[in-house]
Amino acid sequence: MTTRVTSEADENAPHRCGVVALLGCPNAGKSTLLNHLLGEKIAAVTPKPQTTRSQLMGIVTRAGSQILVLDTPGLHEGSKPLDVAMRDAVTRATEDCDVALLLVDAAQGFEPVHATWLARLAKRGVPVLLVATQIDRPECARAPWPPSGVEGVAATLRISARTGAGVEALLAAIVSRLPEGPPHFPADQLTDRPLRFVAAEFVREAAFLELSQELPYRLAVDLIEFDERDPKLTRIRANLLVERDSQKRIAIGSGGERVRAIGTRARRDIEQLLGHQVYLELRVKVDPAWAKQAKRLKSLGYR
Ligand SMILES: Nc1nc2c(ncn2[C@@H]2O[C@H](COP(=O)(O)OP(=O)(O)OP(=O)(O)O)[C@@H](O)[C@H]2O)c(=O)[nH]1
Ligand SMILES: [Mg+2]
Repeated sequence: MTTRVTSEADENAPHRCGVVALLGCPNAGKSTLLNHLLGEKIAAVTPKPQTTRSQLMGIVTRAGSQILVLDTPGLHEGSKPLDVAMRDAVTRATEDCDVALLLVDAAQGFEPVHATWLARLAKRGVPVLLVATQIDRPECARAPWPPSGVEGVAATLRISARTGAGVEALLAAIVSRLPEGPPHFPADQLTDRPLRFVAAEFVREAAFLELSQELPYRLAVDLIEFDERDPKLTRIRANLLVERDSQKRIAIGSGGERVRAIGTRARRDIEQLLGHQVYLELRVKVDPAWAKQAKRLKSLGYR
């Protein structure tokens, strides 16, 4: 079906709507690009690899198009249940998408893992846009692009999600490859996930940023309560799950300073998203099995 919307850009063009998967190695800048496209933060972003653990759809509505952008976990190996769940999320995104963006940190270059996913997508007939990210960084700007010897991509582009350079050209390249069709979601909807999921992600992001080195990979956030009955104050209770007592001590910090810092940072982000005050009660709990059981991963939103 073709629908038409009034658009200053091109009012005779058919409306387009479809799914775009963001794929790439950890830290390529997928979640940062999603937030930039939305003009609003819904995805957790940190300098630590493997920040994103599950699929998250951002709904980018513009005059004449609606792009359903799937953020995915970084492409990585690993055989633990969480690794498998993360890879499944990537696979599902590639099965559901009309267009795929393969995001590459040009300073690191085009790697075998990119070639593998490119071949998989080509087999399914999905157009792939090969996108160099973070070109505001001098080492990325200097790196040769496009990489030589790469075949089967629909287009190559260069962007910075931090400065916005190249993003309009990227949007045009995406939209022209989407199927014609009406919007699937209301124009003001940001994501298909409930706000409580996004809130839990912001708590995890805050923990990633406040805790050093290994600990972030050992923790998860279990949202116990998300009470929106008062339109001016959302009450949230969440548990920060770690696997061992020693990790719990680190996450709490001396006199509770670490967990308080995590809570303060997360609360600010959640308040920004909701547009009103938030009361956040955060506790650190030991749950040795959170990353080991499929059922538990599902209850935490990772499957
Ligand atoms: N300078 C610069 N930094 C960026 C840009 N995009 C992302 N970053 C930084 O790169 C780091 C990783 O960004 P993310 O968006 O979390 O990367 P990701 O691909 O989602 O990573 P995973 O979720 O771990 O797979 C963060 O510190 C970002 O601030 C960019 O365009 N320019
Ligand atoms: Mg991410």
